[in-house]
Amino acid sequence: MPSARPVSTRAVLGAQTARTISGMSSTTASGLLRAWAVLALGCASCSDQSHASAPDSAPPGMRWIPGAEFTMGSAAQGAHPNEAPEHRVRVDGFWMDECAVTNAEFARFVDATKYVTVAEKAVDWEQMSKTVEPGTPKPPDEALAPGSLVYTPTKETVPLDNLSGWWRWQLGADWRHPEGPGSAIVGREMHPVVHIAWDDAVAYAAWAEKRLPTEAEWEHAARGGLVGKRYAWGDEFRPGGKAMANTYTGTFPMKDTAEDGYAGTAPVKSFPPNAYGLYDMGGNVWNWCSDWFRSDAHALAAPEGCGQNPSGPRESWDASDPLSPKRVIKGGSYLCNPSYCESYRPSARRGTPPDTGSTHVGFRCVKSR
Ligand SMILES: [Ca+2]
Repeated sequence: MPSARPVSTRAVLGAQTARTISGMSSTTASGLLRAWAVLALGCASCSDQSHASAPDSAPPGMRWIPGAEFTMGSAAQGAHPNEAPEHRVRVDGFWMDECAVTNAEFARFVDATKYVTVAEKAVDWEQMSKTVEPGTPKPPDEALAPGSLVYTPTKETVPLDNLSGWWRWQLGADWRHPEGPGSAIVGREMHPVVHIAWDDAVAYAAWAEKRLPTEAEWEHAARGGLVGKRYAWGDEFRPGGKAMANTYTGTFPMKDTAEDGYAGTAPVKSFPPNAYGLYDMGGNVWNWCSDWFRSDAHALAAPEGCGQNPSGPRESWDASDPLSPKRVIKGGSYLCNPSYCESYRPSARRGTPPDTGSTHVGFRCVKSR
């Protein structure tokens, strides 16, 4: 299985303008230099405190996720190295949106606040230039106009180590225009909103008087109380032949056969919920989390003992792209396929630059008791 590389505006812009915005080089030196950035972990061992019961009344569209100690990460066959090692974590109970935030919900937020998303603004090259190789030339101004990353099927099989083969920097693509000018969300009101940058998700959460989940909260919720299972619903990908998540069927990234009913995003609640009543905790769209992403986060966390409500590293570091800080995304998407990444597993994780939205990243919120 090839390494699932981070999708970022800078990487695709660079490739498409034949520039040297690589941002994709690997280095271990940076990791050593930044090793002082230990995780913001709490207690060294989890307590036996009893789990608080669910509050009486649920906020609309939210499910109570009971506090628990669980095993975070995975060393199972097929897991990415950044998911290992497994380690014990405890999180307190919290409310979680049962679905990803939909276009209809995001529209209500924008109507109320006149919020303008990152994709609707020109790329801030002065800011982006700090996260690419020194000396990287500035792309043409026209390429820095408002836009976002749009998945585009290839005409033939392509090497899976170059994501610019199927990601296109599309001017005018934003949450209202998922494929760019001429496209719309009419008829897709109940689909997850996409082209959402991390800052956009945080702004929505604040408006809704909620917050983004930590990675630990998200993974605990996705597991639905199951122990050591590969998927949010068990160990079998298609129990009884039934599709349990919106993933990529066919030959990635050339032809999605929509064997599970959908090529592209699906309306929320199209697939069965997990045991906590949460929908799409694997597949459909990735979900932003509040944590900074480190590819070695689990390796740093494990020796610290059981983490208590861990909120992640104090800063980001990605071995495959060390110059670009990233936030965690979880859950995989409709583009996940065993030939590329099985990221619809609860332990799967990836880092994405906070300024990078795309057609397969959305979010959901949580709320403390
Ligand atoms: Ca699908």
